[in-house]
Amino acid sequence: MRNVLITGGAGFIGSHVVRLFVKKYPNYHIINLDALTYAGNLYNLEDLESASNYTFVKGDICDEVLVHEIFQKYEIDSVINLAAESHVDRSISDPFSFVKTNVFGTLNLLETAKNYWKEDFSKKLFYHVSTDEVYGSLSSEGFFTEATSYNPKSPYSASKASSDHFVRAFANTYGLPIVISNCSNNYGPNQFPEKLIPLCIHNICENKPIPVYGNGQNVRDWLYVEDHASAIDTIFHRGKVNETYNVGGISERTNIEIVEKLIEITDTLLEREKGVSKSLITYVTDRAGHDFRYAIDTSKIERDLNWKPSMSFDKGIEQTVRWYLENQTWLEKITDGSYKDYYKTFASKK
Ligand code: NAD
Ligand code: TDX
Repeated sequence: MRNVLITGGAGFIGSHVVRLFVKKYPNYHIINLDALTYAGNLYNLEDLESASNYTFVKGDICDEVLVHEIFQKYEIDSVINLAAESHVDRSISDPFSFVKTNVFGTLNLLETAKNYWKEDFSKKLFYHVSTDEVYGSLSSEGFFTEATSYNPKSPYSASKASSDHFVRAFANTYGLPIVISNCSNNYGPNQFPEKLIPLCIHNICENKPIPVYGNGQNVRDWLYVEDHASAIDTIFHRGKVNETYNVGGISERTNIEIVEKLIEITDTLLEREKGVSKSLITYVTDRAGHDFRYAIDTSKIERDLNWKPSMSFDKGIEQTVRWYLENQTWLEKITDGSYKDYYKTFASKK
């Protein structure tokens, strides 16, 4: 029996992690703390509404009183911290909100966990979910390893790097048992359509321009979201305390390759003339400070925990396009904000 606090569980990756834990571990009580910002919505977890080992709490990880109450009420013994502001473009226009949630919010969780657990740190764990972007940008050669120096280059990655440093500082200073994973770009169902892949699928369907930043040659390493959830499960249960694990998809693609692949799959599934949507590709002004390439060396997690991605990129991307085409109402509800009304109905049912 464990009482696991998962933060950000109504978001893209968090919802897949919550579902995996609720279904796979019926003896665990999963408490999902999420502020339901624009990026989080409970439609992602509709199927879990009646699960007896699952509790949703609407609230902010920065709220000291609330987080303390949750630790006491549910006797929390582990945290998986996924709550964050996660979109690089938003961090460029509003860096303060990133510092608030990603840095202050993480610090609040750390401080509460430390104070609540300080008499006995055994069988406790603070698991912080981070990103490969903390390592900065690669040229066309080389990979990020766990030993790569931090060199964040966007306000988003600077805030995630800062939160990682606080997590390690709490391990070093107070002996808090921690683990951190740094993951590459995720894709799959339930991703908010501000990110490259769902945005492209949406725009292809709607015959709208597909904005490609700069020359489209930037490279990302793509991981199917359920593979990330399985890596989190593995690290949570078998990762060594105080260690860091890099998680990646071993699937590097340039952005323009991604866009062309999405056009090919979507046009086929919509029974359009082959390649007709290529005319939607629109090169636009580059993202400020745009990192050129991210690529992960996954040898540590493969060697020490016997984990590697199970989904091939070609299969995962086709499955993802199919999901968006079959879930148009999900997209409409989250883009028109009606998920906020759904929360009110959900809250009154509980
Ligand atoms: P997301 O933006 O889809 O979801 C974030 C969730 O956190 C939302 O449900 C939101 O409501 C919630 N949230 C935001 N601020 C909050 C606050 N102050 N208090 C409580 N809840 C709050 O993000 P995601 O893509 O699912 O990413 C989840 C985590 O994984 C983040 O920490 C991110 O840095 C990390 N990560 C993401 C990727 C990726 O490709 N998406 C890759 C590596 C790491
Ligand atoms: O419209 C677009 N056009 C475009 O060319 C968008 C939204 C993006 N891009 C480019 C920028 C990036 O090179 O596509 C690439 C992917 O962009 P995003 O989907 O915004 O992801 P990225 O900036 O790489 O960051 C993501 O991966 C790491 C997540 O948003 C982070 O939360 C995660 O930590």
